[in-house]
Amino acid sequence: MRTLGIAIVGTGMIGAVHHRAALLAGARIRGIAGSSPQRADAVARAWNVPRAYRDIEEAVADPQVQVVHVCTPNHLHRAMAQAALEAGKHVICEKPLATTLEDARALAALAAANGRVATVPFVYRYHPVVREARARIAQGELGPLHLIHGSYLQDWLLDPASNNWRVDPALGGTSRVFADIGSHWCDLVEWVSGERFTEVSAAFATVIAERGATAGQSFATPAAGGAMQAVASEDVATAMFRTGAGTLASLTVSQVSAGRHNRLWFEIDGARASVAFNQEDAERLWIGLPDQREEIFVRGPGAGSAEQRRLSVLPAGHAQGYGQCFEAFVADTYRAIDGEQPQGLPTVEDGVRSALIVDRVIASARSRAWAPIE
Ligand code: SOE
Repeated sequence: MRTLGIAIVGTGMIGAVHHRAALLAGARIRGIAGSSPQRADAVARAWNVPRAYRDIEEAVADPQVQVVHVCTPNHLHRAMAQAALEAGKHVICEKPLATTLEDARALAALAAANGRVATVPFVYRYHPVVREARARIAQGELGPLHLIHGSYLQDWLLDPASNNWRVDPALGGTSRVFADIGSHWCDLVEWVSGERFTEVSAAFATVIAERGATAGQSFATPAAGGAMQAVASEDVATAMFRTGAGTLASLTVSQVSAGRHNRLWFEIDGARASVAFNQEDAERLWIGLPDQREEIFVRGPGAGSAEQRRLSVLPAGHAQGYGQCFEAFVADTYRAIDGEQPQGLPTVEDGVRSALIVDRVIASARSRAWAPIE
């Protein structure tokens, strides 16, 4: 595989995750852009990256760059990814691909027209046991599906003193908790189950009316002091879905559930068996069977589906997690740029699908009625 030149735009927590994954995948980091030239400069020195770009224009004009990683707050995704695609670069754009369906569609159309690879990090697809669940469902081991249910719960916004750009709809988008993490759950269960949601009934609630001054990073200790600000995005959401096959699904999402740090959990129940996955215990897949039987499938390279084994880069018992998911996703994106077709790589088309679901979820929450997902 040729060595790809990379530019990373955005230097927060997720920019650092992209940086590590890009290095491990054998890319050369040509430069980074940040929220200001000073910030780019400081991080370029800390990461030992040769260039600190003044802005996105300078980054996409660099002839040594073939791939741009967009790791900025959500409201900038469209403009940044568009600039990169128009300059002929491949793009990895953080989710949500854009804050409106229209913008997400425009980016996907541009990537297709320019023949560029464009991917969106729905990285929970890269947990090996998630691949195992998908393979078992595809092989018919569960039989026809009866029910899909689950939740995605966090607690990093539980403290009213905590705040973040995601809370502000002008920066994060109209929906917060659903677009930020409900989107991961929907992408994951549609991909694992092989069924697609065709309608939704959703409700949102803001349970913390005012928050402290906006702090920079997610999952950071809240900043002390500062005036309280009114909150205009939802802290919790519930949604019911129906799939094209008629299967019912239910989802609960929250960023204010004490003790739940990043607990994405789903269960898919079929006529012959059930499977359940918990992102905070990602080394194991629970398999429920009739007649008081249950099994645990343990992640590892020695057993299970081909994709489960491919993504098990460490022996069983040597815990893999979020970091390895990201590394595998970035490596697969680079393989796609090289002409391969890695299985389950989430692309801009999946980003558009997600934007459509979020759009319909918002419509349903506003109208208090079922909304079609056309
Ligand atoms: C914050 O809620 C966040 O970092 C999300 O933005 C990510 O997509 C999720 O993977 C973890 O939590």
